[in-house]
Amino acid sequence: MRTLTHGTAALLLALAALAGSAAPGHAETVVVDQVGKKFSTPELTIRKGDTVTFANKDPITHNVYSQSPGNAFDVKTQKPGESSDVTFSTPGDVDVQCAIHPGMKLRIHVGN
Ligand SMILES: [Cu+2]
Repeated sequence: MRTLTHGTAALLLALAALAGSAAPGHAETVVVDQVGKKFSTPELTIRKGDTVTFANKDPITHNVYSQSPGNAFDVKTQKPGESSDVTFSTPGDVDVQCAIHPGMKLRIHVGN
């Protein structure tokens, strides 16, 4: 009887923890700045469904895009101070570049 009660409580706790971590709608947003013609990080790991905000903190125009299969996008021209959200839905590596500055590179690892 006593053992059963303890076991039930532990099971309920485990289920509650599972529900919290596995529930949909817990997507996160990560901000990546563009400063000095560079991304603020060369590499980033996120989960599918997460959003990356590309913020242009430079006094010049950028154009962030990717041609990686499943996660291709083009935020088009970003003037200084502008930012754009991109949601990544397909697991895999995404190579992000700037169409204006070929030296700008960022690799995003999209996990499950
Ligand atoms: Cu650029």
